[in-house]
Formats: sequence, structure tokens, C-alpha cells
Amino acid sequence: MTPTKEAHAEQRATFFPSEPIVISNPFRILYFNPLCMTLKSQCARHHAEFVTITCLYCHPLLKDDRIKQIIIDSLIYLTKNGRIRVFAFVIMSNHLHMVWQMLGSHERPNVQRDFLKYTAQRILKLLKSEGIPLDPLEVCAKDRRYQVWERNSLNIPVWSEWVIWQKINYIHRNPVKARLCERPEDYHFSSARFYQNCDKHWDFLTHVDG
Ligand code: NI
Repeated sequence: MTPTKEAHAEQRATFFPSEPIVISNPFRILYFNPLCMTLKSQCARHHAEFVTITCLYCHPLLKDDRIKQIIIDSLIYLTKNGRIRVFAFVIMSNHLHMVWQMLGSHERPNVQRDFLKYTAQRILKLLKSEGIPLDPLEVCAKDRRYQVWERNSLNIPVWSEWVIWQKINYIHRNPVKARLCERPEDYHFSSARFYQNCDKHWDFLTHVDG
């Protein structure tokens, strides 16, 4: 799916948070978030988020596996630094999706800005070193000549376990919908095998069930 189209569909789908689970007292509706129960103290501050990040003008920059690896490296770095937890991801040719969560005192706008900035710098460096023309990434901005990512990433809060699984399944089906593979777990640059076969290849991932 084109990222814009799919982003809009996502936005519509999650405009209203999932149904609250009503427990015990019928006169009071309790918003019970099982994810928070699993994630203990951290969740008091941050809920998980579904995020879509798109290449500038939907340019298929991420087709190159070395560029995909730059993104992975950055996620590993942020995870090891205790800034984020990544529950699921997929890297497509012109966009990526994740379910992630900020940890401790780290605020999402800062972490996301660093992530985008760092990956953009490394991607541009790689393209330059290969002599690949950067013209398609040229922008009219005061502070930069080239831009890798579209400015408005789509961030959707994930409030319940039901929604988190919906997002994860959606993420894992991306390569199948794009006809890159037959089964979600056949695609290397996603967390599908981590969930399907307990594959530990992407060892920076955190399982939703803890
Ligand atoms: Ni997608």
C-alpha cells in the first residue's frame, strides 16, 4: 500500500481508542490496559505507539539492504541506551512501521528527532560515497540541502493489548501485501519471525507478552 493511503486508513482506524474492557463494577467503566500491567513502571509515563516514517516523496531509498541496516543499527543503539523498546517493525522500500515505546524520562519528540537525524546523516553519507545523485532528495530549506524523511511522521498511541496485536499483524502483513513474499515470516527486515518462530535474529526486540 502507498504509505499515505495506508497512513490515512490507520488514522481512521484508530481515531477512537479501542473498546474499554469493563471489569467487576457495572456502574463504573474501568479502562483496563493489560499492556501497562505487563510493562509495569515504565508505562506510567509512556504508552506504546504505532509509528510510520516515510521517505521523502516516497523515494524507494530503503530498497538497499545496507540502508535498512542503518535503521536497524539506530534502533539497536537506542534500545541499548535505554531510550526505547521496540515491539515490532517492518522496513519497506519507501517507508517503515514500528510499534515502540519510550522509556524512563525520554520524550518521544526528542528520541524520534535524533533517530531521524542520525539515520538521515548516515544514509546521505552512504549515498554520497557511492556517487549516487542526491538531486531527488534536494529541498528548499534553510538548514539543509537534502532531506531523507518526510517531515510529518504518523504516530498513533496504542492503548490496549488488542490494538497492539492489530498493529503488529498489520506491520507483518506489509511485505505480503506488497507481494515481496508469501508469508510474513519470509521477510527478513521485519519482526514477523520473532513472533512466529521465536527467532532471535533481531535481538533488540521486546515481546509484547514480556
Ligand atoms: Ni506500509
